[in-house]
Amino acid sequence: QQWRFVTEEVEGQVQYVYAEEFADRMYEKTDGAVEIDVYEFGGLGSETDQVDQLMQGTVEMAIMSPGFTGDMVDEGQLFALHFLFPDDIATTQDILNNSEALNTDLRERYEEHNISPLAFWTEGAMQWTSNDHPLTSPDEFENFQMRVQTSPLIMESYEAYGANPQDMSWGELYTALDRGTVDGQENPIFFIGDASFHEVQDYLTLASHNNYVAMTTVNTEWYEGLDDDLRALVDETTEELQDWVFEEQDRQNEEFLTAIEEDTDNPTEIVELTEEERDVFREIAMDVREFYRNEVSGVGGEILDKLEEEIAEHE
Ligand code: 6CS
Repeated sequence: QQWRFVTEEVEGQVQYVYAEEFADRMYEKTDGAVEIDVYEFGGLGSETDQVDQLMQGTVEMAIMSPGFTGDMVDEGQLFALHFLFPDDIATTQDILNNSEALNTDLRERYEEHNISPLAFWTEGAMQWTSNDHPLTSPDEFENFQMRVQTSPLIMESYEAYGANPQDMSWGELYTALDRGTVDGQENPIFFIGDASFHEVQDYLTLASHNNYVAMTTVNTEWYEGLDDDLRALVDETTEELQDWVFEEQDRQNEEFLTAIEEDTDNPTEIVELTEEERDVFREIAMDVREFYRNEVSGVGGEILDKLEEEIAEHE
């Protein structure tokens, strides 16, 4: 069997190496009966095109960021909420692994669209980049053109700080930052460094205002049609890779922080927010949580309520 596995990242980046590792393990476990072709970002269109392809079954597997499904699965937008998960990344990953709100309830919402998220995993804490000034207070977001993924709730989160959010594919982002079409963006450090956004930005503000969560997804109909043994191997491999990808993102985020610090040709000033500075953002972000409950969630915030309880149990 030949399966197609599409990612939103390019060779070497976390999602891509994840898919390669997944393909290798499946090949070995099935003695070569399953061959998976891994597609890097760009070849099959934009991130939202890839969501369509998975839904249609033109690809069987995909790594997907919930930010690109915002117009489709309302509850998937809860990952846009700032300061929701604990600052400690390992604790956050533990919650992602065990949360019933995500692995059962949210999964069901995606399955209504023929997408099954088999696992949720972090690609690291998100940080901000900008020119002219770091982003240490909401004042500095005033009229700031912030590039975001295509999720109404991500937009709402930045509008709450006073910014003008603009959605676009990351494939256009380097040029947009270079030309000043947008002023800044958010991403984990490995991605900022690997995509060279720091070359066209002056400041890296370590805000850790959110976690970048990715999902290992499959086309539901296809997955349910697999032989039981094969489906069990897919599940087993997904499970095995949770620890593997945690180590991988950790390694890449550290490696690229050093690379950005040492890139003297493209100097970047790194500013870490104090807890007091983060609290100012946190307070505004709490109102966005209410907005999500009242205006966005199709199930009255039930999934968020349950997730918040699960998070509280870990703290
Ligand atoms: O900013 C983005 O849209 C991209 N960031 C990451 C970490 N992965 C893929 C995604 O499309």
